[in-house]
Amino acid sequence: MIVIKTPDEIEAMRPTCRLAAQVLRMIAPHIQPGVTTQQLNDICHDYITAAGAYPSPLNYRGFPKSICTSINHQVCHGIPSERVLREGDIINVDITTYMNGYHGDTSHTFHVGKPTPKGDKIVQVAKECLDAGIRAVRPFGRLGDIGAAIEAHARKNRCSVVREYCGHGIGKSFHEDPAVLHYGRAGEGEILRPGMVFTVEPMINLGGPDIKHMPDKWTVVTKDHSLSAQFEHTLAITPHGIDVLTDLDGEYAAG
Ligand code: EYL
Ligand code: CO
Ligand code: CO
Repeated sequence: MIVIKTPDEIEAMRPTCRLAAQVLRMIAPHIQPGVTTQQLNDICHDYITAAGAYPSPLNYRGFPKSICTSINHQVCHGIPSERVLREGDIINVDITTYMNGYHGDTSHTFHVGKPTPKGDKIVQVAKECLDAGIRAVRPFGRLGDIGAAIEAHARKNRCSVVREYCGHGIGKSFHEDPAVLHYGRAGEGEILRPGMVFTVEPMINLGGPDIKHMPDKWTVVTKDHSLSAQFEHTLAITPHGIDVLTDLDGEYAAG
């Protein structure tokens, strides 16, 4: 069941979404060669709790850490550890915060030091895929419009879209209906109605789309070990357009 939020409820989601975005902005300068993903986890955890919020991933279905950190061929759900970041790595940091009764979810893929050519390409294409998906969202459009736009952009750049994980409705629960597929056909699927709030979070691979799970049971990696990158925003559908709740920079303003 898709929860339709009132304008007041969407306003009540703004602080947690803004906080999640601020965590990404705060952590960016810490992403340097020599830093461990556990250190990034601890800095984010302390920032989130100091703001009076809770890191949603912690203990969610048994997840042991406060953030997800997915490096290079890791697709998603990487667990912070003593792994040291090295020059040329790419790392997705995925932040979900719970505050004022609501969750907000956003992620960004960063370069560690100087980008490599392959890292540069997959990070750029992944960001463009998120933007293509968000630009396809229209009140009274269809859910399939989003996936179709993402898939078309990935294909044009000879990259692939991971099919096993999707965006999701979000609000009082971390994961609500609908499932937001990052592939599909325009004009198909649920009608996008004002009051729907969901994430778009395509995982884009430089090689093939197939994934596998690591023995830790959480970390997802590309089967062919090609690089994978992801960006995520939480957005609301309004009567007149969209409101990207985790957009601090006004990148999608009036879009
Ligand atoms: C925790 C729980 C298995 C996240 C998202 C953290 C991971 C693997 C069990 C989806 C599902 C984030 O929407 C998500 N990220 O944007 N599980 C998630 N976990 C976890
Ligand atoms: Co996320
Ligand atoms: Co999410």
